[in-house]
Amino acid sequence: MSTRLGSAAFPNPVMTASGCAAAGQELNQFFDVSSLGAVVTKSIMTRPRSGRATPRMAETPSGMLNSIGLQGPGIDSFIEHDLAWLAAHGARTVVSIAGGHTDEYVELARKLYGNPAVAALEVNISCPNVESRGQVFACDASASSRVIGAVRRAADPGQPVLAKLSPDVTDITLIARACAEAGADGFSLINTLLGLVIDPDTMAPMLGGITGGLSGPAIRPVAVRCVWQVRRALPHLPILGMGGIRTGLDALEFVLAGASAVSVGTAVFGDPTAPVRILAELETALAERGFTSLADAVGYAHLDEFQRSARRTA
Ligand code: RRO
Repeated sequence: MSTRLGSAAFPNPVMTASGCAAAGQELNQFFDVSSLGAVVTKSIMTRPRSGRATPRMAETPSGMLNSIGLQGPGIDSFIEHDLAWLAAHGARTVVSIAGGHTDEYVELARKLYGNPAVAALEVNISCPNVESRGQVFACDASASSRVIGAVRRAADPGQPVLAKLSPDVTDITLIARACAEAGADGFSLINTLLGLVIDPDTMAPMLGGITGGLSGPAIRPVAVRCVWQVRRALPHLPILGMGGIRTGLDALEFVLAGASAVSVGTAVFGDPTAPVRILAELETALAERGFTSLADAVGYAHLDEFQRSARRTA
């Protein structure tokens, strides 16, 4: 079940999804977070931030909408408390970073430089809950390239840079290619889709921030499609896949589409033990299908008949 995202190695492919498990402390009440492939932390910014107006969450059919707005303690407190806690508990950590300008991403990468607790950086260029759509770098190839290139140059060479992309674009492979040319070591796919819910009683938007990010099983086919397309376009770059994973078979779908690892997000709100259950279910599902290693299943759905038979024992 071991896997890699660029130069970073993980004992298994199941991780938390950024924003759904903070920095792992709360989940650790339910299971040992060091048993996961990694904890992917809530996107952190240079300074503390209180986030958007409440209400910030709304249930939707087979999913939910969030409008948190990058609430967080800021990088210094994060390193001192959260990252230190994760390291002390033996959890591998993928640190998600977010900024309003390229300089802020660079500052974050520099602060994390050389920190042995950081397995990889997830560069969140796709947060939907920002003041202006112009700030969603991942909706524009040159803006994505600028941020990813600057982070890759500033970051510790030993820390792989994963570009987190938005599905809310006409062609995700154009953005992915721009990131790859700028030095991305892999991708985190996908962030939430921009949505809106109106309460029929108040006849006003449910969320304080009006729009929000849609997650959960409702977006899974969109996420699998994005993983598939990016894998086709850039088969040499690893993908951390996410979007509505609730079971081991859901995780398998992402792996077959080309993900080397998966993040479990919205499912933990209903079942905090979901990541460990999904890991066990994925292991069983792979064995039942004749795979002797996870790596043999990564991208399997893209293979032709001849290539397929070489990958399985059964
Ligand atoms: O904080 C948020 O509101 C948020 C972020 Br940073 C993100 O990347 N995706 C999302 O759905 N919400």
